[in-house]
Amino acid sequence: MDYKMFCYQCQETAGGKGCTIRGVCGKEPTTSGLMDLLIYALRGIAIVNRELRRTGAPVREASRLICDSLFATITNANFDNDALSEFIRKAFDMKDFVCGTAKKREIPLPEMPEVEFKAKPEDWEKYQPITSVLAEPNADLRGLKQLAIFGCKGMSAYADHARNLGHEDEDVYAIIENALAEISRADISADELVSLDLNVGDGGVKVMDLLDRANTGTYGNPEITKVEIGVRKNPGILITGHDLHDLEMLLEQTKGTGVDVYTHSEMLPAHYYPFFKKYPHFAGNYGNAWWKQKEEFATFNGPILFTTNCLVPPTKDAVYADKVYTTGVVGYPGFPHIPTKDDGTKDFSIVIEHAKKCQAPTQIESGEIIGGFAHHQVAELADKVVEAVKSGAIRKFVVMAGCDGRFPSRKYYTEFAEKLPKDIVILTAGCAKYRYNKLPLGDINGIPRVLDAGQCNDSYSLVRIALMLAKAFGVKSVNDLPIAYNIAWYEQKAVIVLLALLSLGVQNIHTGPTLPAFFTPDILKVLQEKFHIATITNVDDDIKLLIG
Ligand code: SF4
Ligand code: SF3
Repeated sequence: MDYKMFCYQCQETAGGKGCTIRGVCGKEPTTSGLMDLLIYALRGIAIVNRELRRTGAPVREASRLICDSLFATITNANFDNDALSEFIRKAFDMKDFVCGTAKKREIPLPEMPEVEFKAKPEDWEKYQPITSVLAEPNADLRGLKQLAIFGCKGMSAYADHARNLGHEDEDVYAIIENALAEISRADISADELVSLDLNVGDGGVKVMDLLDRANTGTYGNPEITKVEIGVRKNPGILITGHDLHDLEMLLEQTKGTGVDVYTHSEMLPAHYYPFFKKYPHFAGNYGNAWWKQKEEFATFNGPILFTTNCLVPPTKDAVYADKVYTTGVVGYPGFPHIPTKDDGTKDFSIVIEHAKKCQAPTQIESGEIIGGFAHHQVAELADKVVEAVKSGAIRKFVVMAGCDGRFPSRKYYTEFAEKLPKDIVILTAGCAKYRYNKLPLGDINGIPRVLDAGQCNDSYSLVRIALMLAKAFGVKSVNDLPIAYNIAWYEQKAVIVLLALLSLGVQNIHTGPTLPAFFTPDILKVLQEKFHIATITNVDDDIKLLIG
């Protein structure tokens, strides 16, 4: 390969084309190569497990390993080569196991030379010609294949959260494995790949529904909640990422210890669930989106627990570098990792003891932010919302869900929210909200102009809200509603949200701040023809275009 590495899975990819020397995110070539090898091994497992599934008995542990491993390769989740090597070893052992199972059951396997060798993590460079993203020489086929993989990564993340709460769906596993197996077919065509990508989108709808049921079944329906953004006097632990089960365990273990728990970035919506309100030491939200962690972790003063992405590698002078802990699929060299015990629990005592020795957080903001507008809560407000639309008090909704990121061009989203006419309501989910959730945008007849449904995975709530409005207004399709889509993306969970929306037939989605590098001109042409996808231009023109 001409490059040291090749990765173009996120919005911040180098030059809008691909990271080839070192990731803009901090990912080293070795880490990238290990991830390629891991995904290659997972494709082998998927090919075999798909055959086992056809005869009615897939290996459940294989499906779980595929999900965990894909999740570990998501942007800003795992930078630890030892941890990735362990994933690879497990994957090749699992490949042997499923092949052995197929042999015992006399199930014929398709030709697949790629699962015939036993790769070792340290040999990743040797395998690069066949494991690299660039192993597919045709840019269009490559982009469509990678779109399926990136969608599966997002799906795996959500499947992992649901599983942590005891919820699994064989259909989700089947869609992921089918996608990984299909992209390995030498004769797959571009048309077949487009259908495959939409099938991954179907899986996105299923997995977000699964996770919604897991979250609300365990923690209750999110409700309108004001969340404190100031600080208290006790030392605290800052929990970030998306995993609510980890938060539950941390809150239980910190009870009565004199240590408060604060959320950061995508953990903010935990405050909206009734279950977590019973913990008096669940103190509030500290800071903003993931990319501000360098400044905000420094002033937090206490330990930080990463349950999922987005982890930003600390700079050498980072004063908080000795206070970061990881768990789940997250990893970073030198950061202690809290393992999952056999019974599924975790022991956070090392983090709690660390917190006790720290100062209380330094206040960086004060006041409250409001959220909790997931589908159940909005359904309770439906009459009010429908009335406001019918009376003309609300002219339109704009879905501004998705991710935040470092690019200065993302100021666009702040400006877009500020300049929106006062009769427009923003529907949001994901960390994209931090670009405008603290602006004084006011309300319409008591309905806030920013309705935050929750984390990126709660984008499903926005779909449910759209379907509810379609019913209330008696329109056939969500495309006939007064809803515009201006979605910000960064990593692969946003990719699965986008594919899910496309699989539901949602049209006219604008995405930015830049289009994915894996959308070649030909792929974009297909998406424009089928779905009228577009990117952002400038605030004034886009408001004219989207709002009218
Ligand atoms: Fe580059 Fe994004 Fe890949 Fe990191 S995740 S290496 S920034 S494309
Ligand atoms: Fe954010 Fe990483 Fe995507 Fe969950 S935390 S939305 S970027």
